[in-house]
Amino acid sequence: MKVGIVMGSKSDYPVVERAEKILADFGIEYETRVISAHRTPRAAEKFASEAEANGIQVIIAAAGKAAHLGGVLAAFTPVPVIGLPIKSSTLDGLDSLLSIVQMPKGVPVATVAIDGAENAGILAAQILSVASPELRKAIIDYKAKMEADVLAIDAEFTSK
Ligand code: RP5
Repeated sequence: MKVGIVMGSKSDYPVVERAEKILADFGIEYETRVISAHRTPRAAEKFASEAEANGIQVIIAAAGKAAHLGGVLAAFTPVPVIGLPIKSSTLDGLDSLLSIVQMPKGVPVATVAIDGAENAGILAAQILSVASPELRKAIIDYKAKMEADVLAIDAEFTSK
């Protein structure tokens, strides 16, 4: 099981590394690349075209501004692509979000929130868990812990 994480610029990394951490916590292998749909389009085509043969089963594509990376990668691969909009411009990431989410029919990119790196990692894990009972159990445990943590916080307030 391997996730390919691609970011449009090294400047996206402070957000992207939060997705890496989630994947690491779930014990999922990943590789991280800097590839731009605009600055290195030939590398984008090569990465996406070869992703499946290289054992990549899910791609996380992080980009800001006119964020075409996820869509371009999705155009060249049958591997599911999760778009991670980065808040990297004067438009506060709304430009990235709309660039990623508004794909034409036939080429979907699953889109998480602006700077929603954790959810990109969790969604990648959930996609992979379809074929891994062990990972599915880890996700169920993750959700149970999240629920317990919030209930504990609520209890702090109700006991005041
Ligand atoms: C996008 O442009 C990148 O994904 C990044 O979010 C944004 C700015 O890139 P840099 O100018 O910082 O390299 O392509």
